[in-house]
Amino acid sequence: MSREDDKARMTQLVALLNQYNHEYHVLDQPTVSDAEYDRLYRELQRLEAASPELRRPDTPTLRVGAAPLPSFASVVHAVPMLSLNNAFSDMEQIDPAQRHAELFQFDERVRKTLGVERVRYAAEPKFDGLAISLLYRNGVFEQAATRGDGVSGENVTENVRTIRSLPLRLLGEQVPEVLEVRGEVLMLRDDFERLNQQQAAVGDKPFANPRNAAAGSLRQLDSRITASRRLSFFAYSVARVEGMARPGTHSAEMNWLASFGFPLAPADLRPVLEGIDAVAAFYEQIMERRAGLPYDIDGVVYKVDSRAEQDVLGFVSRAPRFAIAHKFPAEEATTLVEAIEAQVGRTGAITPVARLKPVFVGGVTVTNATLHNEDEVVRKDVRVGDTVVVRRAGDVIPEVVSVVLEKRPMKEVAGADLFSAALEPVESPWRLPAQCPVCGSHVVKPEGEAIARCTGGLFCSAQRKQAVIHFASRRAMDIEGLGEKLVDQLVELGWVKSLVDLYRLKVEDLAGMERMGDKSARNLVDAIEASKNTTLPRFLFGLGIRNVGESTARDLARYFGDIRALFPVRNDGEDSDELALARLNDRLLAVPDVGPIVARSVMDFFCEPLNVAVVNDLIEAGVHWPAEAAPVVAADSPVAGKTFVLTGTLPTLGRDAAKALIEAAGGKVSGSVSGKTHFVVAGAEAGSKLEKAQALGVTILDEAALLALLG
Ligand code: JCF
Repeated sequence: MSREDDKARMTQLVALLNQYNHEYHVLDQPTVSDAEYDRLYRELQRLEAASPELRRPDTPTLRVGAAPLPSFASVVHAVPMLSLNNAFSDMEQIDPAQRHAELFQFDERVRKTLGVERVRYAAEPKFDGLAISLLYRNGVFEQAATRGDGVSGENVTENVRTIRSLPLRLLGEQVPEVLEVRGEVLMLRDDFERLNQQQAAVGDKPFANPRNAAAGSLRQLDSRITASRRLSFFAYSVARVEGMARPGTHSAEMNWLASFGFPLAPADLRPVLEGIDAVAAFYEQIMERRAGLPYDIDGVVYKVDSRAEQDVLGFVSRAPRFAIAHKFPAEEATTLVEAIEAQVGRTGAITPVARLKPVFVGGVTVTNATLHNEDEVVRKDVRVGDTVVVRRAGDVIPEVVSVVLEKRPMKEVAGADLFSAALEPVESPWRLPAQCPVCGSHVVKPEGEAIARCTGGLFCSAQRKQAVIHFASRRAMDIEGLGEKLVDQLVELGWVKSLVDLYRLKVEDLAGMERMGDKSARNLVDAIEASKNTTLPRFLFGLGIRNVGESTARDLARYFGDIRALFPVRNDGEDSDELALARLNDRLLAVPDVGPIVARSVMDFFCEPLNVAVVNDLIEAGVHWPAEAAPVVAADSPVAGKTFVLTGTLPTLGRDAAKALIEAAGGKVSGSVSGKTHFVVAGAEAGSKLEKAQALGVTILDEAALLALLG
């Protein structure tokens, strides 16, 4: 190929790749596969390597970054980069005109100057990133500069070139000779999370928020680092146009920028609104949507849409009179950790909570913030006395984001001399308590799980209300008239500390409670008394053991027959606790649909002596049930714990009957054949399950063989 051919091909490849890049990163609508993109990209790389002098300035191969700079050069802005005046809202006010008083004042000034009744405003999100000015000459990206002091900023061209959604050449046939576009560089929340995970993986300090991450990435002298950081850009204004007519409104100008390939906020986030009431309503709508957006925003910007009207309004000192930034309450603030406590939730989940010096954040005063779980506390290394960044986004529970390590209280290491004086933190790292802070029961944290739990169950007052409500519910002990409100009162009065206290309530006591007459008190006591006559499945379900629903409770009752068989006890004091537990575990796993997780939950519950005591107290108080029909002694059966799969039609046994027989003998029936299947019972017209069983070498039984096996 000739040099001319190469040059033409390079031009073509650059145009194609830039178009595909725009489709992928801006429109989110790729038209070619990644493989096709890569193939063209490599072809371009080869041609450029062979003829570096033909390399085009808008080539996408420059997006990977360039050699490090000694420092950033300074750039004087042809049009100064101004700031916006702010309007704040007082969300405690109900009346919108009062709530958004500063916004209404802005509108009033605008209307007065223009001499109009109502103004058209273009609204848009106020991105929480870094302002940047981009210069395009004859359609080619030439320079990017930070805002700096507004008059001059830093030349960050090579860093900004790495931003994938940025056009390196303007799309379309007709482009201005000079175009200066302003917008915001930011990092999407997902990209921020990923970056922080990477930072953690290599032992680097995480960034506090996406804005800091974007700033840190943009200010790299080595643009190859910036290229690895996934920044985004959104355009929000036009600063300068030469050699082409400009649209007459801000909104049209934004669409004009989109046609050149610039990424903008989605259209529904930048409507044109008629009058200030519509603007105020939009603000509240965006505030609701804020937490769900892919990037952080710190408010909404409104601009008078007409450029002619903008010119009439002009500027005051360093801000336009035709635009205003309507700020959201800040989502982050710093404050002091006064204590770290383990809070016990209604399900026993233990959550570390930071008690804070009160701080105003996200529009309210916050005194507590969640630390989620033990791993999070360890990862963030939050200690008492630390200064922390607290975040409250939308209606989400406030959380501790990070520690300001520079402000951690330190003391001198004991014994260090004058010359080797070393400092260490005053407080040691936080530890999950081994005992529940509410009831003193053991805290367990299953391997691989993040959430620690109190095993106190019924005994733990944090879990008591929930436990009593569940115990009394229709499908458990079915105590009519014992609803949530009443349980709340009984627990708060201290009358019900344990489930067994229900059976000690007296009519006289109850009759004295709020909204409770003699008659309803008597009815309640009768209902409680009647509940003593129950069934083992209802009772087991009513205990509220984690992961034990109604059907598992039924299976446990049928397989174990006696609730005491679920207590892990040693035989004759000869074997160990471990052996007793292992035996119980085996028997639990023999129950249909009981897997390791349910088995673990059941054992955790009955290993807690306080829970066993509650069960014994209830039986003592008179709770009873009919003996279960012939409990299955699963461990003694030859098919105990074995898994069966039924397929095809058996000569005499129906499907349900066969299943019942197998389960009665301690086997399990599963729907699909796998390496864990012990037997396949095949009847007429058995299909693919039989084939699979043969392929896996699983023992195949007919009806007669099954009956023989079951004895
Ligand atoms: O974040 C924005 N949407 C935004 C910020 C839009 C603007 O027109 C801005 C801005 C910051 C300063 N204009 C100025 C002068």
